[in-house]
Amino acid sequence: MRFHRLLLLTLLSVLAACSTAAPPTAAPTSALAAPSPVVAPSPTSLSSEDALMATIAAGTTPTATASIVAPTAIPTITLGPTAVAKPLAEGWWDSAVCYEVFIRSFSDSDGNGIGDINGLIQRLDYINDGDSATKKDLGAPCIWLMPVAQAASYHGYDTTDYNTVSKDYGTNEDFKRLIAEAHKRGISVIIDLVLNHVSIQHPWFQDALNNPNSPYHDWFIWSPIDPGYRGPWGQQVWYRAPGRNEYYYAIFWEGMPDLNYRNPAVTAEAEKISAFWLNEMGVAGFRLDAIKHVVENGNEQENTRETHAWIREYASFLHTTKSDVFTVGEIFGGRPGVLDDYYPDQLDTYFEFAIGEGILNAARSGDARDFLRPAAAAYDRLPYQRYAPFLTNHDQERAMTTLGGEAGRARIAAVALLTIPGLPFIYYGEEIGMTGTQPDERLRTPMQWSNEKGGGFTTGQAWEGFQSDLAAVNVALQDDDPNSLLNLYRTLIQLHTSIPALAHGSFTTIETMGAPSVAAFIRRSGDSMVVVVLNFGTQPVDGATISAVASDLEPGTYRLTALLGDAQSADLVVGPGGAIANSAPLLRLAPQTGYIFRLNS
Ligand SMILES: [Ca+2]
Ligand SMILES: [Ca+2]
Repeated sequence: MRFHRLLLLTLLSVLAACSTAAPPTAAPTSALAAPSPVVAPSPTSLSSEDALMATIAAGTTPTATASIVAPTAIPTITLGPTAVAKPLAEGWWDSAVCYEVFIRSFSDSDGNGIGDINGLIQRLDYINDGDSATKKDLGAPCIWLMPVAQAASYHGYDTTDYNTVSKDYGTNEDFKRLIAEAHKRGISVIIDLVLNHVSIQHPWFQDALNNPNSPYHDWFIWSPIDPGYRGPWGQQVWYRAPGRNEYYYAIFWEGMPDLNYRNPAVTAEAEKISAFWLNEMGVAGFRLDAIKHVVENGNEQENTRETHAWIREYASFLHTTKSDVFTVGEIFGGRPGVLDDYYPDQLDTYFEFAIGEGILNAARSGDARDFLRPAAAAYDRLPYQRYAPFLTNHDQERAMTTLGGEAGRARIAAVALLTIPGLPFIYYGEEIGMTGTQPDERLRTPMQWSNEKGGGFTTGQAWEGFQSDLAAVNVALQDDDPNSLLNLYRTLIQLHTSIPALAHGSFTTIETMGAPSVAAFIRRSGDSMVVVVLNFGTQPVDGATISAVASDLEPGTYRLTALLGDAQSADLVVGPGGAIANSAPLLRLAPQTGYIFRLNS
């Protein structure tokens, strides 16, 4: 980690801002770090009151007292270190941008209409050709692959064999070649790891169902009666097991039974699988799916103390297995407040959902405050650089659809995403403005490479139809257009990964006088300093001035050099304490346009 003065200041400010943070020597204050041993609940994991509440919530008549016997003893929760903001060790993630790929929809090498690993290898140069001098690639140093293991469904989130690459995608050898080709280009590959549940077709569950003496029975969560309570979003979670007088628990749907992580054998298996992908298959780390649901305690089904304890132990295992492993967790809806209990240890980073929502809101409303509020909240309240902003992912309506198909909105959203703190993620196709709305398959349609038959994606019949805008929205059309969204993304990723201030600098918002459509902020990492000015509005803004009572800039006069946005700027005069008084760097801000200036003293 960089321990120059600025970072220390940043860390101190994070510490000061973090309500659960305590100085390392002080008594811990967070519930997770309670100094007294955690008292294990009674063997009945659902209290009678809980059961009553659950039956009422489920709209059923309470029956005779039914106790759900936990299949294994509730473990003693290992206490974590005190809640201090803990920076990540230095690594490739410091300056990365991650590109999310759904292999099935990215590129098909053999004409069967299904994207595959060899197809992805052929397209790696589009993501990053490994040469920083060329400008024809996105330049992303990281890829997140949605699940690659053998699974029952097209999306891969219902695993049937953790250690084998999906036959649709290729072989384990193909995957190793992908990793080698990625490494040649300086790309780290992380994969989706779905540990919370398996497919109902997984041999473990099938054995548990069909073999009376199955050692795997205790790998799942059972009840002799239907407990009746429902899941966090009101869904059914208990299902009658086919051929058995018994119910199993499945939080997402009946086809994906939850694994029982109170059983140490299941945790040991999860660790073995993780080690296999790190050591044998060469991945750089994991995106951990649905990780807030790992260990449930009766009808307490998310963010449980046992889940935090489990993640802590698991992450510790990963770091001893591969010292530079990188993890990002999906805590759906993650933001300050929701994420607080997942720090200081546990996973390295988590997706931050509020920033992307704020960016898209601001791009639609033209009000910069919609963007600044969540961006500043995340910076102030979450540990330094330990969160990952994104516009949308594979579970959400595509950004361009949310933005009403308006290119100007997509452009300003891109600049916002790639200039704020955190590790940004980009969903494949977002960089060309691909559209898509529910159902899920339509959020994950084939990559639109060109307007030829098969969209440049396949020579055959694509597994899922393209969006209707294939002719107007494709890579080929935007490739050579200097003003295309694709080339804006290329420029922004290149700037983000090469300028320390943008990648991991401090973040100081600046007042913009009389211009609610304008956001401005300073970012700094050592000698690397930038000013970013974003006009979310559909009208030009003339004579906007910026002011700050304080910043981390030393007093003096700075020359501004445009890195993005063709604009001449006046010098920036900084007073004592980093104050900026009514500076007017730009005469006119074009509509829906972002500017990045390098500061030279
Ligand atoms: Ca194929
Ligand atoms: Ca679970």
